Amino acid sequence: HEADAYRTDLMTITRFVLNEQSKYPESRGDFTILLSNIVLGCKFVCSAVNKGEEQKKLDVLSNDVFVKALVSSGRTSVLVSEEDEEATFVESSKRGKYCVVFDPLDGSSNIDCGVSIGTIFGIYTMEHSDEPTIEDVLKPGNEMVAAGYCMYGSSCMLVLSTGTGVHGFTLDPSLGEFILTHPDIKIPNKGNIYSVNEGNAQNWDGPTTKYVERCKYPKDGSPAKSLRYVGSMVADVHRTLLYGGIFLYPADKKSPNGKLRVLYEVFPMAFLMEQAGGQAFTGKKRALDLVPKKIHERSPIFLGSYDDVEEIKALYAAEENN
Ligand code: P6P
Repeated sequence: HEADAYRTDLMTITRFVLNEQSKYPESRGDFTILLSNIVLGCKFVCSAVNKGEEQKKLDVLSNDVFVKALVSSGRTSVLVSEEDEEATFVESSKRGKYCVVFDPLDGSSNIDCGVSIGTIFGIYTMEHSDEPTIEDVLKPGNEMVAAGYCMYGSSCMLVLSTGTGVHGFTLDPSLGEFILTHPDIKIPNKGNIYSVNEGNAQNWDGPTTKYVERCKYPKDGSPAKSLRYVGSMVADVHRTLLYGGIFLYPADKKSPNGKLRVLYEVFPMAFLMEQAGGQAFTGKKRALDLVPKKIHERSPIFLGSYDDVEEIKALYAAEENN
């Protein structure tokens, strides 16, 4: 009966989060309602991607679904989407205590060739009950209360942290439920994979160039690292989280702040990496300590296994000192 018991103990994402939230006696279920609307958006995008919708339509569709689901949840006040130039301020009758920053379909240029893509999101709480302003989302990542991504690949997997570790849920299409399949994910302390777009190598700065050189031609006799680069952040970060190693999108001469967006790419992935025992660095500081000035601001990012990121931090520190 053990196997049967396992199969009938359906730990859905909603049930899991309710358990987590029950640790906070004052919680009134708002976060659970917010999350269930994010989950609804992910289920919609998963089915649309699997229907083979073409990229342009999918980009707009997925953004619409997430904005509508979040506004109608009645638990949000400010939304920032990669797809919208300006932030969305929820009308007063529908306002709630959370602010959500998200990329509804990250890596969407990969859709038409069937490469995995994803939704990335981060959640802040509003600390006041006045009119919401843009300041409510221009906060450091260290003030995020939750973050996650949903990867639309061979299976649909939602990876989430509410500040007590990282947990992976796989969509069971027959139930339409995300079921806990990867409890308490921890990233290996060190990995043998590096993940970067080598096509930008001629524009990299010294420390990045030195680090990648070491990955390819190790001085200490250790084996060279493998290069794995999908070009879809959710896929590259998910592999890094599960297998270990380092993902980097460095600054380069053409783009001194790199390419990835602080609020809805760098912060959520940095949050997850730290919760899984890894770390995330910008080349100058801990990624979660960045304070964004603009909602679509970019930052260089080095994230993954703790020891691997330590190496790149040492190279940047050495450059600072000389
Ligand atoms: P590049 C996809 O367009 C994206 O925003 C991320 O998902 C991905 O990590 C990065 O850009 C890839 O950028 O310059 O290597 O094609």
